[in-house]
Amino acid sequence: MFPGPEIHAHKGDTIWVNVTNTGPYGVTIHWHGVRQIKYPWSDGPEYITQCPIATNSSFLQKIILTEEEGTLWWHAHSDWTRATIHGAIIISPVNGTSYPYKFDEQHTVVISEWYARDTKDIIDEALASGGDPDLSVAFTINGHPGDTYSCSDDSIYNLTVVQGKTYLLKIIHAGLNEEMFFGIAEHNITVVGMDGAYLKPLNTNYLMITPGQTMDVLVTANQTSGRYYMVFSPFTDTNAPSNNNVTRGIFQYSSYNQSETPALPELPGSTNKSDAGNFTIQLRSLNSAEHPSTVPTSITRNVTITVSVNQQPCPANQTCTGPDGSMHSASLNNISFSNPSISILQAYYNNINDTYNKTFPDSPPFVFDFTGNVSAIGEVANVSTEVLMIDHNDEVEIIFQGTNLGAAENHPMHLHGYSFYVVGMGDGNFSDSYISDYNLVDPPYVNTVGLPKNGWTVIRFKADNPGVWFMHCHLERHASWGMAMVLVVKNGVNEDDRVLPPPDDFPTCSGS
Ligand SMILES: [Cu+2]
Repeated sequence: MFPGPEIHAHKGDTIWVNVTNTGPYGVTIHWHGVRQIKYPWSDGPEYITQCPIATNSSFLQKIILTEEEGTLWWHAHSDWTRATIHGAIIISPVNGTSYPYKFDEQHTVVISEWYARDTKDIIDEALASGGDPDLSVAFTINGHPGDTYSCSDDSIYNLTVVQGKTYLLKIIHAGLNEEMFFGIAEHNITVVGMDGAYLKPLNTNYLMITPGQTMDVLVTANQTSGRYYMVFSPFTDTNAPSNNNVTRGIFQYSSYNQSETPALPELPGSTNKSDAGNFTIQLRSLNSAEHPSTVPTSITRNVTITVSVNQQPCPANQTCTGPDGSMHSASLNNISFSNPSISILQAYYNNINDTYNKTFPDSPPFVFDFTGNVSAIGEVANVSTEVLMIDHNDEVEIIFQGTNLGAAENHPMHLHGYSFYVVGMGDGNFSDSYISDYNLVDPPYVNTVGLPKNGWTVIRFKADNPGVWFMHCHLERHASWGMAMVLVVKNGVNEDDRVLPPPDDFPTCSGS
């Protein structure tokens, strides 16, 4: 199935999924946005928490829902296999409670990218040559490329609606490498949730969504009976190669003549950074009595992380196809993450040495005008497997600082094991003078945030979930180039605050 099967659950449920790999190479599955309290064993990123599930073997994964409510998703987390292995997780309120909004029907809308070749071959070849990976050849809505491609006209997503009804669209961005604008012709949309948490209703005529994010939006069929295109159009504020096609489906009133040409929405242009930012900065958590915000205000751990696209020199006796004959690379605090040979969780839990270093720096190793003219700054990063150690229950603030190295662009930063509050965001270099402008009342509570091109973003969370948690750019090519790191949140002193034991069938790394 493409997209894969939906999982439906209620808040607080525990879900068991028996994952059997019938594909030709190893794979892992991640439950994106599920906190998995004290249980990183099922989190999924390969070589971080587990090794791949081998062909023709199974792993019974336990997905522990706690506070999550709304839309999340699951996807493969090995190489680029998530391109085609993904699906929705729909989490309803527990019985006896209700949604903080009204709707008549809900529909899942998965935006994805389709590649012409096996995505494992694409990224393996790109990493070997140092060059750019193939671009996708189409974007799809619920598996349909739509009528902007030379495919069958039948292959378009149609949502048939009834005049006067309100529809809850659960939008999931499962694409690999492009952020997206979305809108429906002549209809306003109201964003009411994101990443498994509620938002204050935000009325808009477009949204911007990054890979890794989910958004719950309401749309009411309150216009003249007709056919209206719903369009996803890429946001690409970079000079890196990008797929600039659009994909569209049809929002059509049930009573209408289906031969009419639908109307098109007006969406921001593909390089419109200000429209992307203007949407994102309006997001606010609901912060109601039933769904209060609990923003950490007594920070005990401050971390600043630069987010960069880099180059590595071409190895001797090799030809590389990256910029000026080099190899593409990417880094956090100038460290380009390198996968270990056994999982970091396995090594951490069993006290196995020499798998990773505990020396990820709390601040950039050297300071420059990060978002200015960087032509005199070397672009080489250190390739290493570094983790950031965090004490249990620390109140953590991370300042992400984009840099102008390589091809600057928006980076959707994603953290496993946590959602976090986005308390500040802006252009240019971060400055302490921005602290007084933080939103500590109702900032959005999300698992993925778009760090603006040549800008900064500040997030906060309480480190109440011990374990080994991956943090990375959700643009897959950047993650593959090393724009990633690992947080190890230590156990607390109480028996209740420790990582639980592993399951019996955990895919360890020896022999896989
Ligand atoms: Cu990125």
